Amino acid sequence: MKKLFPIFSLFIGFIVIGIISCGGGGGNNISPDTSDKIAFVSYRDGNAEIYTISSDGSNLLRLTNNPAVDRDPVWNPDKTKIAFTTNRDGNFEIYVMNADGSNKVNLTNSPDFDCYPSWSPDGTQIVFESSRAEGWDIYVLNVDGSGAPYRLTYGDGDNRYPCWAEDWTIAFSSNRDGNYEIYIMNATGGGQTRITTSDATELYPKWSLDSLRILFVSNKDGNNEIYLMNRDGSNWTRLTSNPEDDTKPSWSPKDEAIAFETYRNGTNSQIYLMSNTGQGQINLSGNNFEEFAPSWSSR
Ligand SMILES: [Ca+2]
Ligand SMILES: [Ca+2]
Ligand SMILES: [Ca+2]
Ligand SMILES: [Ca+2]
Repeated sequence: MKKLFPIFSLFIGFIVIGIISCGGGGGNNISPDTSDKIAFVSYRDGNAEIYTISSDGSNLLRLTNNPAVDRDPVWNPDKTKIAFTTNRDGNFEIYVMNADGSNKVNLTNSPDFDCYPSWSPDGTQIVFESSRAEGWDIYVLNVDGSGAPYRLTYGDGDNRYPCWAEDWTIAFSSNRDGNYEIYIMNATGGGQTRITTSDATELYPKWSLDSLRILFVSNKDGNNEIYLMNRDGSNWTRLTSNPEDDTKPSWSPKDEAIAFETYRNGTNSQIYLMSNTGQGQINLSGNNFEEFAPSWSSR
């Protein structure tokens, strides 16, 4: 980490300049907002645990301490809680904890796999994928634990990797039409619409703050790369170009930058940051441990 810090500082400078130039007025605060944290998974302590770190590389905090797999961390809208997936109770469940790692609560308690949470815009609900019926489908639960999860997808194929937009639209991946494509639907499962048409595999949609664009991953150019498109599936822009897999993107709070998982350094995945146009790709992890699934505190 230390040897990469100067490069990282340049990158942060770039982000901060972007914030200042877009902000208008003010302009006195030229230091990064260190309340801006990235949650991620690392094997640095022997098994998959969840950590948070400031985007300038400081303030590393370990949030889980358990021999089981802890993964899929996602910040809630007001940055006070993190939802995650863990198999500490025997199979994967959706948990929520406070941002300091305290008060971990199991919200699913089902005998099947429950994974990949994404918060509703108001922070009261979580959309997730579950294998509790036939194959994978998408469900919504109430964070206060009330009621049973509500199922949003039915029918052929697997429906996975949901992401909730600020305008309440949910994007997800499905292979119902033969291979994985990106789809969108409303928050009650209505209006399910396919927005990509490709022979390749499209996964991990992530909405922009204005709900007009979607980051996603496709292997259409031979291996996994990160792309950006409009919400109607038009205008694909490729942001990575690397022979190894680049995957699981996450927007920074104001959409100026993107954190992602990449295998470009060898067998272990690392977390990289880049601008929203794919510039300045740098290693946030800076070690040889497997690190993946970044979630930048957003909104
Ligand atoms: Ca663990
Ligand atoms: Ca379960
Ligand atoms: Ca496809
Ligand atoms: Ca690649």
